[in-house]
Amino acid sequence: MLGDTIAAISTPMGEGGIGIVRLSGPDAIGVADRLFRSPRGVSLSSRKSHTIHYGHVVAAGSVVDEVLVSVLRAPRTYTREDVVEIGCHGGMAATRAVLDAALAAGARLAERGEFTQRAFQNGRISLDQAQAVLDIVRAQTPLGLEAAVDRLGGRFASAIADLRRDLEAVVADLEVEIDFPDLDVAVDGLLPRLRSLAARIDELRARGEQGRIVREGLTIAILGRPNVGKSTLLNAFLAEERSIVAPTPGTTRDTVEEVASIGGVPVRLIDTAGLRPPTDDVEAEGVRRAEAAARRADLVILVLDRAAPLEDEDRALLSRDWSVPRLVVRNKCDLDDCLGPMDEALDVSAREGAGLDALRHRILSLVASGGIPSRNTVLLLDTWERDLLRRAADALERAIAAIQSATTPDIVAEELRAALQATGELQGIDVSESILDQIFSRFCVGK
Ligand SMILES: Nc1nc2c(ncn2[C@@H]2O[C@H](COP(=O)(O)OP(=O)(O)OP(=O)(O)O)[C@@H](O)[C@H]2O)c(=O)[nH]1
Ligand SMILES: [Mg+2]
Repeated sequence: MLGDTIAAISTPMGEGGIGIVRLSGPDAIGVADRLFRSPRGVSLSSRKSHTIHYGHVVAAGSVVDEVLVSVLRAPRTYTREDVVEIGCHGGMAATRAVLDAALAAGARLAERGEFTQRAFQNGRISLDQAQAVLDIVRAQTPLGLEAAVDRLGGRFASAIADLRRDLEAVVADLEVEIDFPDLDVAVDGLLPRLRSLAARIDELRARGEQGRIVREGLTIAILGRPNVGKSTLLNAFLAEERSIVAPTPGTTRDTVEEVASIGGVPVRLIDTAGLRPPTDDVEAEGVRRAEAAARRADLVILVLDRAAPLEDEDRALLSRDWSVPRLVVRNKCDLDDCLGPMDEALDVSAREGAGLDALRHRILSLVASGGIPSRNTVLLLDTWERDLLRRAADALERAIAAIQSATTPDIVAEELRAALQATGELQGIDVSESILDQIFSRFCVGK
C-alpha cells in the first residue's frame, strides 16, 4: 500500500552500539516532528534535506531516548519518498520505544521488505537489483556476497536482455517466412541460432543451480561408530575445539551443530553420537538423534578408523542406503593402515589435518553440479527465476523439435513467443503480484 508513512527498526534486534528506526512516506518528516524535540525547539520540517539533527524523542510528555535524526527528502532517498532515520541507542528497549513513538505519531508498521518494495515501485531500483539487495543482506560467506554484488551490478540482467534481443531477431526472421511463404527462407537455417540460445539458457540454469547451494547452504551429517574421530573432524572443519574429543568410545552423546564455510558454501555440520547398540537411555537418545541428523542432511560423511580393523557396525553403515550422497572417509591416516584399499574412500587425518583439502573439494564436487562454485560460476536466482529459465529452455526445445519435424513456421513462432514471454518476466516485465509478494516477503522488516 503506497501513500502512507511506514516505520520499522532497521537494525538487528539485540544489543548494539546504535539502533536505527526508519520512516518513509509523504508524512515521514511530519511524524518525526511530532516525536522529536531539538534543544532549540527547531522543527525538522524547516530543515534542509540530507542533514542530521541532535535532540530527544519524546512520547507522552517524557523523554524516551537521545537521538540523531537524519532528514532525507524525496527523491534522493532509498525509497524515493521522504525518509527519516532516527539513530537511537542500540538495544531492544530503546529502539522499540522509539518505534512505538513513531507509530503513536501516525506511522504504520512496515511489512517485510516494504522499504525496498517502495524503492522498486518508485522506479529507483529494478526487481533484479531488489533481489540482489536481499542477497547482499543475507550473504553468509564472501562468495555469496561477491555473487550478490555481481548481480546488483546487472550482470544477470544484461545476460537476459541479450538473450531476449537475439530471440526477438529469430522471431522476426521467422515472421518474414510466415508472411511471405514464396520467399522460401529456409526455416532450418534458424536451427544453429536456436541451439546456441538454448545452450546459453542451459549455462544460466547450471550457474543458478550452483547459486542455490551458495544461497541456501548445505547440511552435512558426520556419522560413524564410536571413536573413529567424528568430533575431531568437526573441529578440524571449524578450526576450533567445538566438540569434546576423547579416547573413550561414546564421548559424544548429543548432536553438535555448527556452521562453517566450505569453499564459499555455508555448511551446517552435524557431529553425532557414535552409532552402536546403545548401553543406556542417554546413548539410545543420542543414536536416535544421529539417525535423525542423517535424514535431514544433504550429504552424509561416513567416518571409518583406518588404523583399526573393520567392525560389524562399520559394515552395517557402509551397506546402508542413506538416500543422499555418501562420502566415506578413512580417518587416522597418520597411523598404519589396517583396512587396505577401498574404492572411492578418502584418507584423512582429522587430527593432523592431512587430506582435508581433498575432502572439501570432494564435498563440493558431490553437491554442486558443474564443478566447484566460484564467482564466475555462481548465479543467485530465486525459485521463480529458475522456473522461468526452465520454461524458456523447454519452449526453445519444443521449437527446435518442431523445426526438425518440419512443422509449419507458425507453430515454431508460437513456441519462441513462449520463450520470449518467460525471458520478459525474468526482466521484470509483467511480473505477477504473487511473485512480487514472494520476493519482498523474504526480506526482513525494516529493509
Ligand atoms: N592418530 C589419530 N588419532 C585421531 C585422529 N582423529 C581422532 N583421533 C583420536 O581418536 C580418538 C577419538 O576421537 P573422537 O573425535 O572423540 O571420536 P568420535 O568419533 O567423535 O567418538 P565418539 O564421540 O565416541 O563417537 C581421540 O583420542 C582422538 O584424539 C587422527 O586423525 N589420527
Ligand atoms: Mg564424538
